[in-house]
Amino acid sequence: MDISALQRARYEYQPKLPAVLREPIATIVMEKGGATEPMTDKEAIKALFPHTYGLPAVSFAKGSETGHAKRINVGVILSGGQAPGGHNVISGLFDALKHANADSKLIGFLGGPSGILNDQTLEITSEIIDAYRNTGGFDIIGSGRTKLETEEQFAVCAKVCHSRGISALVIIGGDDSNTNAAVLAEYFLRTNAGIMVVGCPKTIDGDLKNEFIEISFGFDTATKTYDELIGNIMRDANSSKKYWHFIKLMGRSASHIALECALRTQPNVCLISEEIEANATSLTEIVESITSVVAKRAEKGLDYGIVLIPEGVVEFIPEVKSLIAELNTLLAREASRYAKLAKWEDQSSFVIERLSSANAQVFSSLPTDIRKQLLMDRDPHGNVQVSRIETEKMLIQMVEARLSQRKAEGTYKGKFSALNHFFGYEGRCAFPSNFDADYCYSLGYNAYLLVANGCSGYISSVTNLTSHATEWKAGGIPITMMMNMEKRHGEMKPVIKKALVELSGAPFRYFAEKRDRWALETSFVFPGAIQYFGPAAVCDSVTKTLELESSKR
Ligand code: FBP
Repeated sequence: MDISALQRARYEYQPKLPAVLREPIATIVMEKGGATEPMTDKEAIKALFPHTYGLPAVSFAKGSETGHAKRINVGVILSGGQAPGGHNVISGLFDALKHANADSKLIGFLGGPSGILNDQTLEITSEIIDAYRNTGGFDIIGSGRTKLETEEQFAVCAKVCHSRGISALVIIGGDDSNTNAAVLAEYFLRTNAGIMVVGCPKTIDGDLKNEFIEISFGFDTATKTYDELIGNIMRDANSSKKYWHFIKLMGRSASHIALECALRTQPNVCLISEEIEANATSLTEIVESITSVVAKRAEKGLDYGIVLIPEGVVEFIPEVKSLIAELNTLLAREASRYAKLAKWEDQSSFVIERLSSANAQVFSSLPTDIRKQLLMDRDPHGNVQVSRIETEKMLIQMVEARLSQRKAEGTYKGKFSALNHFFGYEGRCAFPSNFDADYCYSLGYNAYLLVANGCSGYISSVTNLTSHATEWKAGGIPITMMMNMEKRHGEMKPVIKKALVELSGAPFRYFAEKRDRWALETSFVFPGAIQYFGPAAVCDSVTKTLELESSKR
């Protein structure tokens, strides 16, 4: 197979491990902390997780020789959207497993969680793993969005694991997948299945974090990839001085990606969904605020600029959120009748006739393309697929319309020529940055130690991440302590709380302090491409979000 020079060079990269994980594996011992509990809904969660509730947080330390590890088979699953570093989680897990006992086996389930239900596997050998070390993507075994959540599915998982002699599963996923990992761990304990489950925190969205999970893997590389692209566009805008660029950035709900990119590149405008929701800012107000920045820059002769838009913003704008909620119910309820309508005009009037008058009015006020996108197929949970809604185009059209009005009123004399971009998939499979390569390898290595120490229902936790990797701390926390009860499909369910951007948090406050200056002046910063080889200050830096968050720890 032909490979790039960078891929070949990355094979040679030795990920940095926390000092404790560099010790001979048989000398690493587990230390238990105090009992844990979730912040809220303690009784409800305790009742649902009698075997995994209240377990202690654990950490690893150097001890004395613990003896030869027994031979085991571990299964691994990649779940959900791709995030740079997944291959390194598997490499770290593989290396630890083999260091402990060369006869142990790592079995990958193919295509995500459906791989275990369909019993599709690949035994990961050193030849296979060596071809994926320090590379992006999830293609070593593939990923998928099937959810493991019913007792019938759990029974199939147990059967497949038993038939393959698998006594532990490592599930690499986001908040939903780790929630399901905890439910599966509890099921295996309740049914004496003899199979452990350990989770690993993944998602470029950065919304799986708390005191013990400082960052989900992939966020670092994905944002640095977008930073490079935004910086390049900024320099282009600065050179030709003739375009406004409206750039939508991935992030299903939370605006962490947009905020991080804003902190790094200093655009003229960056919308933050959480702030829009907190202030109940309407679509008209959002358009007005962007229009006013465009007009003020035009007064200074600056007919160009950069606007960053988080992917999920439409679901945080009060009137659009209400419209989407009613559309979700309506399209689910009227699915068969709606499916018979082939023409857009018929689909549009079908929906308008059935919506409440307020929502029908909002729907009709939106550009046609956006109305069509709002009616597109739902995801498996019945939700709008926000990555397919072209909010960036919608905002351009609406700002353009508002600027024409202003022109007629004589309050705007500039030229507005806008281009739209969407950066999402571009960043999910990039070669992991040194940070993600090191972090992911450590998470995987650490996951094996959790397995070896019988920590079922735990998530791999590597912390102190703004220090040099050798000073990182390795351990695990019970997933139940990260849970709360939320309504899902009309029922109260235990779920890991999604971490949205905190408006009182250091990253947002830093942004809020600077944004007025960035709006009118041209303060662009050009971060350039991720560097893999060179001085640590260039190659091993962490995200601005992590840096600001950790300064208050
Ligand atoms: P995960 O939460 O599974 O990591 O995925 C996040 C994400 O990358 C979002 O940013 C985006 O909205 C979504 O996946 C896109 O999903 P898909 O890959 O199914 O198009």
